[in-house]
Amino acid sequence: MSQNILVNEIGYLPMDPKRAVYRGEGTMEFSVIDRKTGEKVYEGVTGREIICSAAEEKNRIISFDGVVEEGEYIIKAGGEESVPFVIKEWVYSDAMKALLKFFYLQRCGQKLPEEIAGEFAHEPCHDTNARIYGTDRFIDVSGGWHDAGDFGRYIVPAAVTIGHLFLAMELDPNLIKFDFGIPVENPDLGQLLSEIKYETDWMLKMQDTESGEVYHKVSCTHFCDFFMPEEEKDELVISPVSYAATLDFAASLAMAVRFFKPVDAEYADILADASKKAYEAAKKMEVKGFHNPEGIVTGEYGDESLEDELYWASAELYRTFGEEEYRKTFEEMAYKHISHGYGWEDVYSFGNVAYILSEFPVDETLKSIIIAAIDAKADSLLYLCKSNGYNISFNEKSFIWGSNMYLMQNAFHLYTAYFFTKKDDYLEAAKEHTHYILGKNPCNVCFLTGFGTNRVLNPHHRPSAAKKKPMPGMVVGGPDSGLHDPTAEKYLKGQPSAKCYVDELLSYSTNEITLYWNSAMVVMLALFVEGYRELK
Ligand code: G3I
Ligand code: 9MR
Ligand code: ZN
Repeated sequence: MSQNILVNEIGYLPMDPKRAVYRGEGTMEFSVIDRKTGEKVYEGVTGREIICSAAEEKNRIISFDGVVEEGEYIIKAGGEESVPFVIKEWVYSDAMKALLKFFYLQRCGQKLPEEIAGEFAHEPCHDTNARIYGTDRFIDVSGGWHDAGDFGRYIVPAAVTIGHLFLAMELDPNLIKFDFGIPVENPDLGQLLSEIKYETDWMLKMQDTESGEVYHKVSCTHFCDFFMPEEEKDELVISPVSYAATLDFAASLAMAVRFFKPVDAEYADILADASKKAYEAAKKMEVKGFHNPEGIVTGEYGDESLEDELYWASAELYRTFGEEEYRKTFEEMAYKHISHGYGWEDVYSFGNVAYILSEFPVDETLKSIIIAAIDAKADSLLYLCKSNGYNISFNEKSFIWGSNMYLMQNAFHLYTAYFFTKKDDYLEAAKEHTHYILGKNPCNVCFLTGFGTNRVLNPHHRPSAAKKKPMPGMVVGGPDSGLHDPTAEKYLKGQPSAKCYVDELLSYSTNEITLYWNSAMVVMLALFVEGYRELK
């Protein structure tokens, strides 16, 4: 199989632009072959040379938009053959199912039966009461999803994860009805909202009922070995409350209210109270980043710039509840500074979108200013895409821990700009980022486990390691040129930044998985529905 023809290893939609990358010297002819009949269905010539400094390679684009018939194909060029890929309507359906089922498989505190979870079935885990750090008080904070390859449960990334899932549902309302093979207690909710409720139920338990402040996380004091979750028996400790957790909680639950209201009004009221209470509590809290308290060494999700959390919460609470106070706080901040971000540490974009789409009255001038800022951001990303052989908005400095997530965030920025400006180039560019994740990348890997030909086999994920089989439907972090773990250091020293990825269990800085990388990919696939069809 070719190392030099890089394609989306799942495939393409019939009417979408279709691009692959050829890396190497010289212009050449290429052909697209129907795998069933062996017939050549398309031929062309590779595009102009583009130097990719991040990967230290020369690229040429292979464009084959003309292939619109459903089928399985390969591309031939320079005496090499690509991996097979499919062209068909809603070609990403199985990927979407696996991405969403993953959340069910990350469930904590509950037995996962074999009929649904297959080999990732497990007994109830982490279901003992947890100690509130520094006290002798123990409370029930069971439930929710394990954050990543570890079994911690952290509010900040949880809020962003459900935020992404709500964005995806907003883009594609049919997702509410999507069947990805999990049981539901209340059929009115459908599978996706039921799954989200599993997380929001847990989040509610993480709020201190008296003060309204929200605990930052619950985990053991240390990361455990590579076994199934029920085998982690150390004491659970609830780390102190944090400003970021309290506001992210307020923001994401305000979003949740809008989605639950039509199907479970009683639950929506509970979420609304919790959200408002958290927002009130945050006003009295010290504006300070979270740091692991002594003795706790699990994920920190520390963030020193905390204006965006207030920005997001104010916009989201305004959109949901319409109270003037939220609007005023948001507008004052937005008039000073407009920024962007859909990640765990930068959440400005959620705020921008909530404000613009609010059905309550907004300042029309500010709204135009925000849209102009989104347009400008997308324009700068588009510029990067055009000078990159993979058509992604990255340069050699972009490959940091979780680079796949930052790449997907850029796609969201492009998409958001498309949504408000209807400039087709933005939508097209956003979609190229999905092709990158699914195989059209310098690493020649499909970064979604269980899919593609060049698969991720050793993700940093404890249940996968325990079962000696990668759980399907997980997006790994991707190249990180910081070489933040000893395994990355060992295998990747001297590699160009775009290739600093290694499919090794111990490389947590390049090959771990997380909730918010999966939820981001859910949004990426939802983008393909734009102007298209219903999910099948
Ligand atoms: O923000 C800076 C940026 O300004 C700078 O240019 C760049 C250069 O390296 O670094 C950026 O910071 C990085 C940051 O991620 C960006 O998000 C840090 O170096 C990097 O250490 C940090 O990594 C985070 C990692 O935890 C370590 O704290 C990841 O984002 C975050 O996803 C990851 O989360 C872990 C949890 O703690 C535990 N559970 C697993 C999860 C995934 O690995
Ligand atoms: O498994 C842990 C992973 O979830 C974290 O993202 C990562 C960084 O905090 O740490 C991993 O745990 C490693 C620990 O940091 C160092 N000792 C080896 C652990 C497993 O690789
Ligand atoms: Zn658990």
